[in-house]
Amino acid sequence: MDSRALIEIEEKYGAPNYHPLDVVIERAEGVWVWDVEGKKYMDCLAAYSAVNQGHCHPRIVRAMLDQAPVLALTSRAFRNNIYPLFTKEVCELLGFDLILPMNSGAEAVETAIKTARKWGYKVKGVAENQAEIIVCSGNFHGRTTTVISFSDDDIARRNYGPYTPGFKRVPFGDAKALEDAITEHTVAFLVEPIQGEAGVVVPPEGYLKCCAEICKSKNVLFVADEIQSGLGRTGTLLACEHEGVKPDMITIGKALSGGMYPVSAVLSRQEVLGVFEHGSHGSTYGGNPLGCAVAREALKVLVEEKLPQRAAELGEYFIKKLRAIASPHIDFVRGKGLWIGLVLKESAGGARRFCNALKDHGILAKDTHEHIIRFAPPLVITREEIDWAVEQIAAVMQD
Ligand code: IF1
Repeated sequence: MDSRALIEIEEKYGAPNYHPLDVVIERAEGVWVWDVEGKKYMDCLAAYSAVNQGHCHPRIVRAMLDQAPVLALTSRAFRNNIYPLFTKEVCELLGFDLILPMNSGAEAVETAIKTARKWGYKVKGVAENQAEIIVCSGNFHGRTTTVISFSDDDIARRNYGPYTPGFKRVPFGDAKALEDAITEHTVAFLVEPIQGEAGVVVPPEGYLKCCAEICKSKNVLFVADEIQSGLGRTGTLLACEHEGVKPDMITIGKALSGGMYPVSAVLSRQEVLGVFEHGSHGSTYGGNPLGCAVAREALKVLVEEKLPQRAAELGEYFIKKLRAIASPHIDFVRGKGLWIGLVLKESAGGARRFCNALKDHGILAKDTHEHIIRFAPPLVITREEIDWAVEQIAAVMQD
């Protein structure tokens, strides 16, 4: 069947919760994808940074194929021989005492929220049911009803009430606002080190460090949601490293499994993640041996192929070349590592039509918040591929 026929079927039977570009992908490898007509595109979204290692990385596919026919799922009612190795390797790589595995990013964020509240009651001594968590304007932490309760994006939260209480929002980038918002009920500050959905918004230099110090002084957990910013995307293993910040707790997902199988996790120290009583939290697939085998190999690929270092070096190169494009439509370019936001002028008439034009030039990119085009290719991209991409982007932006 051709793209048109497949799109018609999807439009007929699939719920309308997305409005995807009209490209029907049937094969992917590295930074490249092919549609059902055989047309080739460079993937500049990388499934929102879940495919940092490149599509269908042979080592990660191999890990999945080797584990799947042997043991896929035990549930956590029993133990298995893969999960312990996953826990040790991820904790040692990222420098935390404990890990709690989940499946989707939103589940990891929900788990972090439950952890912070339980720590607040059992360790900090906050009055029962009074725990407050501070978040930032422009946040995106997932799509569950509690998480969208503290979103300020109307599309993400409209018609989903009643909303979960216990959250306060402060402007992203304003450490003083955080300090002023903390009360004796505050158990955590949940923040994306760089805001993804808001359009790759990098906070002012020193913001994260200042917030971490404020949290420490007030016995509030600094929780970094590194689900998108983490695992190499911004040029370091975790984005908090850019400011030398060691969060009290992190959430990770997406590239944790290299786009092969949903794996997410929360990591923290003993005093925090140790608050769970047996049976007080869980998930059928959380920590399953198949996902753990995939994640272990995905992390090995990340480290052995030096993907964070590549993102730092090639991201700087990509941003420099994008900034050199003379276009009446471009306002400015921002980003960190291979996570770039091309911000258009209002006069450009919105980013969506440029994404459609980019598609015709063989580039798949996603618009966000009306006027921003995100470029976040897999971290295995080469300098030559960036040169080719910039040529296509320039041709579209100068039109
Ligand atoms: C969609 C956005 C990105 C995330 C951070 C948690 C999650 C995400 C920082 C939840 C997920 C995805 C979800 C996907 C689109 C995409 C997205 F546009 F929605 F906001 F990347 F920016 N924390 N982000 O970025 O992880 O449950 O999806 O595994 O929902 O449309 P998830």
